[in-house]
Amino acid sequence: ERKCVLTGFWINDLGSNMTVSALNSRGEFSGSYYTAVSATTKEIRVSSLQGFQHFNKQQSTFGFIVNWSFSESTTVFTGQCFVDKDGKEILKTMWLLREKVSSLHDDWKATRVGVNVFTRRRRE
Ligand code: B9F
Repeated sequence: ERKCVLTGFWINDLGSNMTVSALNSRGEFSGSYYTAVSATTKEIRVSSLQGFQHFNKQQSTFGFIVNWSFSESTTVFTGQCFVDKDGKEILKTMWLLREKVSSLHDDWKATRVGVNVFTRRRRE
């Protein structure tokens, strides 16, 4: 069975784009993330990401952090890379988005959770 390595260009179910660099020998990678959605009037800008993948195994798990360049918020993604029956690679992920809140009293509403599915895309 084919290995499923994160390196390359991906698009998710929201239309967000992600580019992932080559993994180093420790399974570390970096990349860039361009979200299609933001729930703010601020201009969306490309943001950087950093993560790890257990890349020596097939259908391996990974995690990465996106440090939003246009807001003081952070998203962590974790997921697994699969190869479906047609040989198509798919990343099934869950994410937590931490928003900056102005006080401890507002902490309860600071975290959002969701899922995203990524498919591989040719670089444009
Ligand atoms: O919208 C987020 C944000 C943070 C503070 C003001 C705006 C930043 C972008 C998050 C993008 C999320 C989705 N995109 C994607 O591909 S990360 C998980 C989803 N997957 C308004 C206040 C707090 C959040 C929104 Fe904000």
